[in-house]
Amino acid sequence: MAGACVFSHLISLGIAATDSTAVCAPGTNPTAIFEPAGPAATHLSAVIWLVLGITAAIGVVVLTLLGVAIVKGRRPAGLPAGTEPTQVFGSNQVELAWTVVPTVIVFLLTLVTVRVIRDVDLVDMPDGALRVQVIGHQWWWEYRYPDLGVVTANELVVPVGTPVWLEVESADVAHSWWVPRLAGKRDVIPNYQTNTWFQADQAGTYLGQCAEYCGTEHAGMLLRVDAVDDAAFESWTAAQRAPASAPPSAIAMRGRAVFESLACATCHTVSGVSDGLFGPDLSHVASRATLGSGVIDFSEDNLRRWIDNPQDIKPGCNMPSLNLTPDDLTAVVAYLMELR
Ligand code: HEC
Ligand SMILES: [Cu+2]
Repeated sequence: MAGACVFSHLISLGIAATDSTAVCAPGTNPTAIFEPAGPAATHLSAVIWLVLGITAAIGVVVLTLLGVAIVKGRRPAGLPAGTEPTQVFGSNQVELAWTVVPTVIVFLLTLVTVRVIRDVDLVDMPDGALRVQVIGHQWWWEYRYPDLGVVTANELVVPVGTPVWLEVESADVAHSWWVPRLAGKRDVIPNYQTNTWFQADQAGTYLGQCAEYCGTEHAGMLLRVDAVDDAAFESWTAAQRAPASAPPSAIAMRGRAVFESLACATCHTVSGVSDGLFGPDLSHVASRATLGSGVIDFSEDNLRRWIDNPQDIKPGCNMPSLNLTPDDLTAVVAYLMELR
């Protein structure tokens, strides 16, 4: 539907939206609220369409009446300027109509909304759900799978067709977790746990964006959910659980020493090597598709650029530029490239 496409384009965030024709093919806009990919988002988009439909109908009626009034209320030719039109006072029918009709509409919308809230805003974890702790940080996301022993950052990997129960917290200020094709926004609040859930019905990558202003790099705090089939999810968890093995190459060995001797280790965890918690867990950083909470793609070059000067890529972010020597930088990059 072309109209829906333009609309969803306007409303959605268009993070990956560089080519507008590609984005407008159905199912290709990774952030469209009108292309729900799971039950929670489907319920929400149904209410959005209903509200849009009703308000559009009201708009048509009001604008038509306005048009009629403008045309019929014109000063008849021949009367001098300033002549007042006939004044009409009181009409029980009209007053009754504009009281009863809006009341009925608001009542209907209330009923529908309450039902959708019941379906979307679950109080308890659904049966068979995968439990994930989401911790918002300025300006990246920490994901912990307490029942699987997996900790990762910025890219949430989930099995397709399984409900995912999110326990949402913040390490600093308020954020909001929002992946439009999967679920509505959920506030991320310091010292208070909120919950939400979603289920991805089709395999694919779903994008989103922190939806609560949280400081300098708010716009660079992107969200990414990869829904994969059960077998792929099993092998992903197995790989994430495996400890980072001893670096096979000499240069990576040296990189690990640099990582441990510089401040990297005080801010980052690499399982079995360091336990810093201020920045993203890097135990398997080379298995990710992006860096810096989605601001750039993961590649050896970009990793090098990031470590060399993160402030150049994500100005204001909480990782300082450590001014590594070119040799140290090459070694650290070689080490991190082996953390798959
Ligand atoms: C003061 C704490 C601190 C120090 C020291 C630090 N980092 Fe970071 N690092 C961070 C934070 C915070 C982020 C997240 C930045 C963001 O996305 O906003 C980050 C992000 C990263 C990322 C991107 C991870 C991802 O998945 O997006 C890599 C790689 C990284 N750091 C490597 C290093 C290396 C290598 C060193 C040492 C040379 C280092 N860091 C030193 C805090 C630190
Ligand atoms: Cu934010």
